[in-house]
Amino acid sequence: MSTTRGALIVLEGVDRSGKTTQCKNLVEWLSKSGKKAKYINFPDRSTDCGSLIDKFLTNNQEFNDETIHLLFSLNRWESKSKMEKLLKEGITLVVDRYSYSGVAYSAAKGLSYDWCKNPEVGLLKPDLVLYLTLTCEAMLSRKGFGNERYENKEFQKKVRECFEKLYDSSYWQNVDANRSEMDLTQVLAKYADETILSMSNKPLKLLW
Ligand code: Z5A
Ligand code: MG
Repeated sequence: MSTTRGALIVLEGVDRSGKTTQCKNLVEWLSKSGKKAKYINFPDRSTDCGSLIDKFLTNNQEFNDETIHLLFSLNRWESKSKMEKLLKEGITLVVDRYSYSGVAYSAAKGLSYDWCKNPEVGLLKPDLVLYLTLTCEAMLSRKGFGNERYENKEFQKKVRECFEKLYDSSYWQNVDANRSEMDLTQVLAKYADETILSMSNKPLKLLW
C-alpha cells in the first residue's frame, strides 16, 4: 500500500502574530495525536544564503529591494527537494512563513506583485494557509516588536494590505490570533487535522 503524502501547511501573518509559537505547538499537537509532522521555517538562517538574509534583517548588510527579494526566494528553492521528499514520506510540514511573506514584504516596499511572484513560480503550493490576523494595537503590545528591520507600525500596515491581496479562499483560512495561545492552537489544529484527513491521493501542486 502506498503512503498517503503529508500535508503542506503554512502559517502566515503580520509580525508577532504568533506564527512561530503556533507552528511549534501544532507540530507537538499533531505528533501527540499520532501524526508525523515537522517544523520548517523561512527564512532558514542556517544556510549560506540564510546567513546573508540574517545580516540584512539585523541591519548588518545592505541589499537593494530586488536582491533581497531574490535571496528570500532562493532560500525557499534550496529547501524544495527536501520538502518534497518529506511530504512523499507521509510527513506533514508545518511551515513558518513562505512565499506569501516573500511577496507581501517586497510589494509593501513598492515592487510590483507580478515581479515578486515570478521567482516563486514552481515552488510547492501549500494545501492550507493559516493566516493569523492581529490588530495593530495587539501587535505593538507583544514582546520583541521593533528589534529588526521592517518592524515599524507604518510598514506593517502596508504588509497587512499586501497579504490581504494574496488571500485565496480556495486554500486560505483567516484566523483571529488575538486569543490565548492554547485556544489558538486548538482552532488551528482543527483546520490542520481536516486538511491532513483530506490528503489521500491528492498530487502535490505548484505555485502559483
Ligand atoms: N521576510 C521577508 O521579507 N521575505 C520573506 O520571504 C520571508 C520573510 C520568509 C523575519 O522573519 C523577517 O523576514 C520578517 C518578514 C521578512 N520581518 N518582519 N517584520 P521571521 O519569521 O524571522 O520574524 P520573527 O522575528 O520571528 O517575528 P515573527 O515571525 O513575526 O513573530 P511570530 O513568529 O509571528 O510570533 P512569535 O515569535 O510566536 O510570538 C511573538 C511574541 O508574542 C512572543 O513574545 C510570544 O511569547 C508572544 N505571543 C505569542 N502568542 C501569543 C498569544 N496568543 N497571546 C499573547 N502573546 C503571544
Ligand atoms: Mg516567527
